[in-house]
Amino acid sequence: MHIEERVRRLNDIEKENNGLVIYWMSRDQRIQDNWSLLFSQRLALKAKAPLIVVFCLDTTYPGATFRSYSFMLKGLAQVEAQLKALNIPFLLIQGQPENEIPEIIKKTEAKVLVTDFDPLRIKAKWKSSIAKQISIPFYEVDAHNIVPCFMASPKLEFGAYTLRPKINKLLNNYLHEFPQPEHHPFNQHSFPPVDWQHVTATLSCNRKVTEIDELIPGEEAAHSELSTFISNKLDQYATLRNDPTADATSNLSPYIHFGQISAQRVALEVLKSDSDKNSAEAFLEELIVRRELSDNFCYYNADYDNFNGLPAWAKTTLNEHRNDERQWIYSSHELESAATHDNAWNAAQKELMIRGKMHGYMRMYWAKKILEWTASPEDALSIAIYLNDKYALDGRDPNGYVGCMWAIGGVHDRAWGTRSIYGKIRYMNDNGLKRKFNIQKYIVTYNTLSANHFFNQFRSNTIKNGQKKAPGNFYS
Ligand code: FAD
Ligand code: FO1
Repeated sequence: MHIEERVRRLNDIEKENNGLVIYWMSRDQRIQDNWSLLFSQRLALKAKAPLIVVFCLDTTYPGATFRSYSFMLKGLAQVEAQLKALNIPFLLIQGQPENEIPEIIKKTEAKVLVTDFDPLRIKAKWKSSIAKQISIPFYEVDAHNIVPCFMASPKLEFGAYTLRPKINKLLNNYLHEFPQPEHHPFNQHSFPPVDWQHVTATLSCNRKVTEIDELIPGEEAAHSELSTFISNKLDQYATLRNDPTADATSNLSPYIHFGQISAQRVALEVLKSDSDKNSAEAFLEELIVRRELSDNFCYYNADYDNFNGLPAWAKTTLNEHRNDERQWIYSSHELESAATHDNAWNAAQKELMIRGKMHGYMRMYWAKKILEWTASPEDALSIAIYLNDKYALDGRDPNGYVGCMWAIGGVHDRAWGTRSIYGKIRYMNDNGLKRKFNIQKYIVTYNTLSANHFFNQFRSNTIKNGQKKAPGNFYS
């Protein structure tokens, strides 16, 4: 397989490259195992030209809070340091990419622009606006998927069962080792190092959703999390992955979301290990087929995060049941405050807020109950996505939109037996949780963690600089 098979042109400008290449990094924020960086460097080396990596920081990115910006910026600081060692300058610019990227091309007289593939609509909007403004070749590289999204399938897939054979047919062409990026021999630019402290301190985002101390950001930590997973947990994955009290999954989703580790690297290391075969298979199904299915859905369905994007059968059944009587209706604020009658659900919401993640099994239950306890499927989808994007480190991701659309709206699923409110959407109840694992242990864990968390927050808010302050509202 040639690297070109991961690349597409975003305009039809065919100029010979004889100068500076800009890699506008966005979804794939890493140095190792990054096809976009490798392709950019190849173009620059061929033209005996310099290469610059640019990241455009949009402080109004939808759904993003201090928690996610801080995780991302700490990872990007490591990117800057690693690029320096490769003699490749890094530039952090702030603003809207539509304005900033054409501007930096003009200033530096760049001759080629390369960026990461991404199926989300904000990225399509940025890219199409930039493509209209520039007169140099513009490429996108799918550095996130193993089989590039646009090669895996030319259309919206019905489910894992239709995408799986397509991926499997192509996997051997794409699932191979990466070359290393080289020390770059051409460099005419010298930018001042980024003042990361200043950038972080002046971010104008929601700062009430605070950092997660237990998860170390960046490429190095991502690789260490992967090693821990393969050595200590992978063998049990097939049997324990649906037990939220077992810590049996990889915890890699925040790293994969921010591109701090490549899914292809994860797959290669899992295949190299001598782990239990069933477990490795089950894990690769999630990492490859399910994850790439999410990209397929968002790329080929403009309504990937709302009611209009649901399959016809699901819209029909949800419409037939939209006026069914609800025993409980909670506001977005009540749900956010984990103030429902259901202790298991409240514990899941606390896990999300305090740990910046929720176990995958609880995510299904959590989203389905939002359908049951809100006035309409539209409300359910928008509240679930709002909470997931606001608090989850791995939120704002195709997997998150598809996870909510699957649980609430039957995407990639089939019709089940009819019941009130859900219609034919697959149902879950707390007896199912009790059968699968020790739900009481889960509830106690997050009640305790939540009590400690709020105590610590209260303490740090009330005794700041020796003065008493009113405690802040975590949820606003
Ligand atoms: P592991 O079990 O170790 O899996 C490894 C990797 O495979 C994950 O990191 C992820 O990239 C991928 N993966 C695992 N499960 C799925 C799945 N069901 N669909 C697609 N890819 C998967 N995932 C996110 O990455 N971001 C989200 O915002 C998100 N929101 C979700 C919301 C709901 C309502 C639901 C039902 C699921 C959501 N998921 C989301 C999918 C899944 O729950 C998480 O990917 C998983 O829990 C992450 O934990 P892990 O890395 O330990 O997973
Ligand atoms: N991408 C950018 O190019 N610039 C940003 O400022 C930016 C902020 C951001 C904040 C939170 C978050 O979860 C993602 C963010 N992203 C940003 C996008 C990210 O790179 C991912 O590509 C997509 O969210 C997933 O496809």
